[in-house]
Amino acid sequence: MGVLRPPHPPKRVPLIGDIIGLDPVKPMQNTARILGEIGPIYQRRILGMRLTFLGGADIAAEVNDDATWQKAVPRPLQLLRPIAEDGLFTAYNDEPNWHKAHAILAPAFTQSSMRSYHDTMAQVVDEMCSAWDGASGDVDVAAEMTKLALETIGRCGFGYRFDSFGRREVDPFLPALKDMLEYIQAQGVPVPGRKVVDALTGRTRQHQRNVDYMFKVVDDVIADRQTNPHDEPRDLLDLMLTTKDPETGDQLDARNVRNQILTFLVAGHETTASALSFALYLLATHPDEAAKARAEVDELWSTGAAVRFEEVAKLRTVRRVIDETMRLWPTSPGYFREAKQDTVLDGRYPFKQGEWLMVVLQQVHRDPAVWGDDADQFRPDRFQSDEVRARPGHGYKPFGTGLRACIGRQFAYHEMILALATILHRYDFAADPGYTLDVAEQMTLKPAGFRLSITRRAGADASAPAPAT
Ligand code: MNH
Repeated sequence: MGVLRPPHPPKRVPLIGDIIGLDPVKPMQNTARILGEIGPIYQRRILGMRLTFLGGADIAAEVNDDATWQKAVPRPLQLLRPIAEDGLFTAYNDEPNWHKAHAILAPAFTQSSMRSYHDTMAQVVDEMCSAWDGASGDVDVAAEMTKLALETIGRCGFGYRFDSFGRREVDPFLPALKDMLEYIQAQGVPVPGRKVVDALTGRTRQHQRNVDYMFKVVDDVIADRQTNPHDEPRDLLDLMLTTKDPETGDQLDARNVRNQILTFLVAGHETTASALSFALYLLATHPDEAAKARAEVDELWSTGAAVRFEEVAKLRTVRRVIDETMRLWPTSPGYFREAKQDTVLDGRYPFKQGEWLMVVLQQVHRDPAVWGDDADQFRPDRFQSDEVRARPGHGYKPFGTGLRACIGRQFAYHEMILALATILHRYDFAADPGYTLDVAEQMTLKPAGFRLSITRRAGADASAPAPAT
């Protein structure tokens, strides 16, 4: 008997393979749609290369098992390696710097460490609201959330101010980053002659300028801290520059510190910003859910007093809105896993050691076997604890899985709950009735072109600004 292969999309081209039906603009949404049609697994074979996608909760659970499978860093992630090298996100599993950096930085991301970031996070949200109050009643959601999240990780992580809300133009770091990601993503689609065209049109040079600029920002951040060190470690940068790995006694070397800072600036803002943007879209289009969340916030902050650290954990309704948002629109649309040894998936499909596949979260998160027939509906009450307990845990993985899961999860929750609660408390908002959801893909998913009209609510003060640090 021949080896059993997972189903493939229709219209296989002889010799070349499954090239029909690729979508270079919205590849993840296209892949999710095909999984919806074919089933929980399918495989594209292109010129002998095999690309496998999983979209069912049960089959994903198998590859989430760290005993048999592990994070893979295949070509799409390797494209980021020239920028982030062995930073946490792009490190190979066996690179010693992953273990070192993970051991040194994990303490900065526990729930209790969030206390030290809280005032700064609240301050940034407050600056955003002040900017909104001074402008007309219509905001570009993705752009505003991007500024918020970049400013938050910049200040909390590295004491670096992009001054996102104090000036008209965005910091040059943002367009450089966006252009860099676009360039890198384009390299992932094989187009003959691109190298030549990119060189002739100046695209390659422009990319190099972007990279140089981003490196310069990071090197300035490091130099500034080395000139003005803190007495005690206060943020990620302090930990990186001063802490010794408990196992080896080593500190992170200078090059690795730069890799980590770039990694955190990128990984720490896009996904959070996009999740917040989707949450605002879903609330604006589900006024009943917005009213429920707003009522919770109003009750807690009836006095208009400052948002305290302890109160963020009490915003259970707001948290459920965020969880349900990331279920429907996982802004990190998937993750890669590779077999640690020869193995068989789903009792029938053999995978060789090192063979990799992608878990497509948008499909796993809508698997009717876990989420029921209304899986496409926005219903935050799914995350009430009784419903959560009644469900298997493997149907929901917005932060990835296992050893290499997101280190910034608590940070992202704290930031997102605080921001969403403050916006709900301070503004009534509505979506443009003519807007239909357009989900753009630039490594992450985000709602494109979505604007929100906002009206300041009577008597709703912003969170009181934290003392300047
Ligand atoms: Mn984050 C890894 C999603 C916010 C820093 N993050 C991951 C992975 C997912 C993910 C999925 C696993 C990728 C993989 O398996 O290849 N992250 C998110 C989402 C949000 C998010 C959906 C917000 C919402 N991430 C953040 C924030 C930070 C951060 C905020 C930093 C402050 N994430 C990381 C880092 C890794 C990571 C660093 C790599 C961890 C590792 O491999 O050790």
